[in-house]
Amino acid sequence: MRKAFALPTVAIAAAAFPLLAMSPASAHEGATSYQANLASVNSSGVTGTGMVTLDGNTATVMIEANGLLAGAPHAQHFHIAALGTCPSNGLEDDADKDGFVSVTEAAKYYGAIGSSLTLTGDTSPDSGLAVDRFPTADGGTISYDRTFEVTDDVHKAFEAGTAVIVLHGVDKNGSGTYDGDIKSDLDPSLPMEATAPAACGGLKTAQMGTAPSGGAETGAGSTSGIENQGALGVGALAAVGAAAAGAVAYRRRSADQA
Ligand SMILES: [Cu+2]
Repeated sequence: MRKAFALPTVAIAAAAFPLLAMSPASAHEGATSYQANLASVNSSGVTGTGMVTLDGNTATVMIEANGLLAGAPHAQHFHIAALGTCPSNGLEDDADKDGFVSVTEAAKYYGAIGSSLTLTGDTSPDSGLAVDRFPTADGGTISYDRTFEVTDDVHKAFEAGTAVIVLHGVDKNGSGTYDGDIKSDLDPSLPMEATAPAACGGLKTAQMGTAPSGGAETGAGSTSGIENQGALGVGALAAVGAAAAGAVAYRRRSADQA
């Protein structure tokens, strides 16, 4: 009689929480998921979320961000091997008082480029300013989704808690494009606006079954409810990211043909 009751119970649980089976933690034994809350730098007003699943050195990266300079490309990277933190949103870290927190001034927090989060092709630091292969913020929004191989030093930075997502490009003077007299500290042929950090977030291990920071107070009362919320978030982000990546690829093909 006990077994007769047990089977329906399992069936009901599976029906109630179907998304649990799709969470990254259970999709690949040994894969680890990381999450970053992206906060503004240089008073950009940019906010967003980054999710990274590392399975060995295979990284699946999803970024959703809003408030970026619309219609402009935005370089984006994993920065590694410093403090794993970000500069503040104000000008406290503007050491040379040029009105920007530059990449050079921010590096003490988030380190050097470990991976370039391009749409196609090379993802090494060599592609750090490959502007034609970074996402363009349609309507000020970026939805990025790509799977690629990271190097051992990037993998180690994730494990050490020193991997950071940084999005670059901020229209500080509000002109609607990257311009101004201040030149980039990375490439003097570019305006500082094109390369200054716009958003930044340290990547922390996403605890499956535990709500992300701030979620515990507002989450459901039961453990199973919180787990289900987490899985839902990942699934929704993945779906949105895939659709947006397709749209970007289509626009790029259209632009090439024009
Ligand atoms: Cu960067």
